[in-house]
Amino acid sequence: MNSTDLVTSFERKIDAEDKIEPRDAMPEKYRLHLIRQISQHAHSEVIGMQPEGNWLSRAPSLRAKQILLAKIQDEGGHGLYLYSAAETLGISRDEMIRQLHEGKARYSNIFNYPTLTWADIGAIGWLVDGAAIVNQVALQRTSYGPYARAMFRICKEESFHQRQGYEIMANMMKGTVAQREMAQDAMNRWWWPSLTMFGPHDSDSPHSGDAFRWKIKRKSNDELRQKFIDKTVQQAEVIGLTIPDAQLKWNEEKQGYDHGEINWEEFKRVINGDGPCNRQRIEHHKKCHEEGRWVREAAEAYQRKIQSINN
Ligand code: FAQ
Repeated sequence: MNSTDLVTSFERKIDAEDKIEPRDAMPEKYRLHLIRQISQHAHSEVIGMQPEGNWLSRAPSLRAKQILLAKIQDEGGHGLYLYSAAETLGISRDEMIRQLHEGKARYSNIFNYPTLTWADIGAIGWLVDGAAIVNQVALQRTSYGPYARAMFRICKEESFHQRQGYEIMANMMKGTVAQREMAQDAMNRWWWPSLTMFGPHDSDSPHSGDAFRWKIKRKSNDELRQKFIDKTVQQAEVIGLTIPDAQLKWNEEKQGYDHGEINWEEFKRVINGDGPCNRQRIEHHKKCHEEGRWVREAAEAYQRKIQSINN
């Protein structure tokens, strides 16, 4: 296929809302765009296990511990589907991990904040998974088949995560004054970082142009952020939490909430490596990756043995 035919067949599929599959012709920039986004997404799921793992040994009941353990394992599974989806684009898992360790690949800014109390586990489930679902439901319609299909399963699991987080917050709000204060404090610290998970404003989002043209993104960063705010404000009201934004106000005309200014300086600092926990997160990942080397080597040795028996 010459390059003009390649572009025509790709664009015809995109226009027809057909999925692009791994063996289909695709422009190199589309492939690289997806590797960047899907690998960043996979790294986020895996690094995102750390702030929650911090509370496994201190969960307040056996039930809470079982639920948290299951949720963290789900996040690891999401990372694996996503690494596999990215591998179909011709990059190896080793290369993606190398890029993460060398600071060449990003992961979601949100996981560079510390989990100081048990209420933070509630806030992560409710707000962080809640924001992730809003973003990922839109990605179920993304144009790359393996990525879109991964999103279906991931979204089902994320909605359980969102509900377990909301349950923690709701229970704490029914508790003692100290518990209610703890829940509000977690809300105060996680609200603004959750809003930045959707990325910069549309006007400052360099990748959105290509992402929309190729139907990788189906809703813009600002549209998704607005959707998340509108649904979360109501949920906060039901359990008696206050959103820490004095400018938050219902706008009848747009049928959504207006909100205060997001701190984009902080966002930039955090995504460029200078958040409260960036170094700790990457060091921990490197350490665990090294400690798991023997498992990878054993799996490879086993595979070689099976192949030699079969040959
Ligand atoms: N954090 O031009 P745009 C989860 C970067 S999963 C860090 O708007 P794009 C589940 C961006 O990479 C959470 N960096 O970029 C869970 C770019 O830099 P680059 C992860 C960010 O790609 C819960 C630059 O800013 N979800 O939470 C962020 O069109 C609990 C310009 O930005 C996904 O990854 C950010 N938040 O839009 C797990 C969803 N935002 O690459 C465990 C898939 C932007 O040029 C526990 N990804 N940047 O150096 C997406 O939908 C998109 O990639 C966006 C960004 C919307 C994140």
